[in-house]
Amino acid sequence: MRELLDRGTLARDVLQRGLVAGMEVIGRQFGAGEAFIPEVLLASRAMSETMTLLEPLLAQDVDRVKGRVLIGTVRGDLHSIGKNLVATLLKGVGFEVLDLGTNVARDVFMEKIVEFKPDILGLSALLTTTMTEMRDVIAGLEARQLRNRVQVMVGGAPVSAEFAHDIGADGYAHDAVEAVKLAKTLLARRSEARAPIPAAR
Ligand code: B1M
Repeated sequence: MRELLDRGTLARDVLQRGLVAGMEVIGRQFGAGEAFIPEVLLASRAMSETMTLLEPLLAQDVDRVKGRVLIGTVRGDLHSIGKNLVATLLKGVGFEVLDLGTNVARDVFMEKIVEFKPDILGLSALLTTTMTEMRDVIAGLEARQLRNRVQVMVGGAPVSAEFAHDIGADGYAHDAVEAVKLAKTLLARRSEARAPIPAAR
């Protein structure tokens, strides 16, 4: 990775075409029974380690925004890499990000919304068995009358735009780059909703 950066390859390309592409290979091998959890863990640790080098370079976006994002992987799910990438790129464009980590219970999301007052809540899930937890988090927001306080965006390999719509999320992003675009759009939408109504003449 250092060699690529020294040769002038863009950090974003190193991430997408090197690290993320590599994780896809190990994922396919794992799915086909050709690689096992120790290999997957090795790959994911290597990726997390290299991210510490890439983060400052990814954070050089000039078009900085002001907004807060609370993010976490839902309960029952320990996958962190994709969610971490989304958090890194959001920080890179100026968002203040509170990352609750993985296996986050819905009550913890609720408590932190009250404390941190985010503009956006980001939910990540990598398992078909945990993606349904996203629906329960949104239902929890409604039950506690917190739904209109945040825009909810969801993502993760098994999640789709259709699923996001069905569970009442405000948006879905396929990858971390799309997640940044979506977060900017949701923030703008929120600011418009909060803008004072012009006085009648
Ligand atoms: Co797991 N795992 N895993 N795993 N693992 C998958 C997801 C799986 C598809 C592998 C397979 O079978 N081919 C499969 C799920 C099958 C299914 O549900 N249908 C699976 C399984 C079965 C499991 C276990 C059940 C295995 C077992 O124990 N028998 C177990 C579950 C543990 C649990 O969570 N309770 C498990 C465990 C693990 C490890 C711990 C070994 C490790 C995670 C380590 C870690 O994250 N710290 C792991 C890994 C690494 C994977 C694969 C190989 C790679 C995931 C990854 O990091 N991808 C994965 C196979 C695959 O996806 N190809 C697999 C790279 C990352 C950059 O992409 O996470 O998709 P991704 O994130 C993307 C987008 O999805 C999106 O942007 C990201 C960046 O571009 N995105 C968002 C993600 N979150 C977003 C949020 C947003 C917006 C976009 O807004 C808020």
